[in-house]
Amino acid sequence: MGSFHARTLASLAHVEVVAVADPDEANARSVAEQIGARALFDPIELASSNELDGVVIASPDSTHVELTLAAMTQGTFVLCEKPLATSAADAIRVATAEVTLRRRSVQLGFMREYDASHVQLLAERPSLGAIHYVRAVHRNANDRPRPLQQIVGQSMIHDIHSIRFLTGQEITSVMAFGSAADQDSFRHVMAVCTLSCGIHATIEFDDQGYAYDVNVEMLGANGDALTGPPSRAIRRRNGAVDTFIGPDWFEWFGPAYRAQDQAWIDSIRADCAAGPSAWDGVTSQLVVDAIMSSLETGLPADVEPIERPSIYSK
Ligand code: ISE
Repeated sequence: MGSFHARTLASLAHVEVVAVADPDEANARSVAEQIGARALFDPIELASSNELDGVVIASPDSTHVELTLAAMTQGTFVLCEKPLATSAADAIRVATAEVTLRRRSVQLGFMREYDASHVQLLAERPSLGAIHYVRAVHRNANDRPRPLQQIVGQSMIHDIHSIRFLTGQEITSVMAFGSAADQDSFRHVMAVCTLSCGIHATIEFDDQGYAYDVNVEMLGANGDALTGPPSRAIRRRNGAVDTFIGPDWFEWFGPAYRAQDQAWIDSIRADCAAGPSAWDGVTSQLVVDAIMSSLETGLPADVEPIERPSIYSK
């Protein structure tokens, strides 16, 4: 993700990518060379610099909080890949730092907010009337099963955020079911979520699917609307019709990532953080924790209620 963001940013107007940092020195050098930037090998050194307008954090999840806090302390704008943290308590540290500094400086990488199909679905919502149900489907084409924490914390967290931003509601409780692939890994997870207005949403996630695939459907009193794949050529051959959907999110959401990075640059130029916030990181992480707890106990789990600080007022 780091090299993808570096290349994307280097191609945008008004951006000079001055440095990239990666403890993998060969990778740092290779990406830096491609875009004419300096190669550094210590990410915290880059994040702590007081000479940057912005820094993108696309390192392993467990390093997000320390790197984000280091950059914020210097007054640097941050685009942090999701998840903000690996626990709600750690995500709250970042939100608390923003509240203390009385300034939002973090945008979180929930890039589906910039996907044309999701934007259109959000615009359609009023015409659907009262929403009865939301269905989120998400499939990865991994060849190996992953641990549950990664499935829920890295993948389903996108669907959690989609349900929140598309409905404008919070998830208040969950009941989750998982199918194990082996002793340590899962293949399929299903979560039934109750929203603050009382309706239900489901997240159905498969980690070893036929391709990368993401869809959200909203059923309302007046109709139904769903996101589609980004526009793709339809192939007709050998007596069959198919639409190429691709093996991963770079194919599917490439334009959305680019739009997200552009919006982040625009927000830096306007000196005002925008887009998904650290608070979205906190609330989504609380839902991740509830799903994990429900999977562990086999019982429904309430999402811990938390008061929204005023700098994150809607
Ligand atoms: C991955 O980390 C992403 O961020 C993708 O957007 C997501 O769809 C995928 O499931 C994750 O593993």
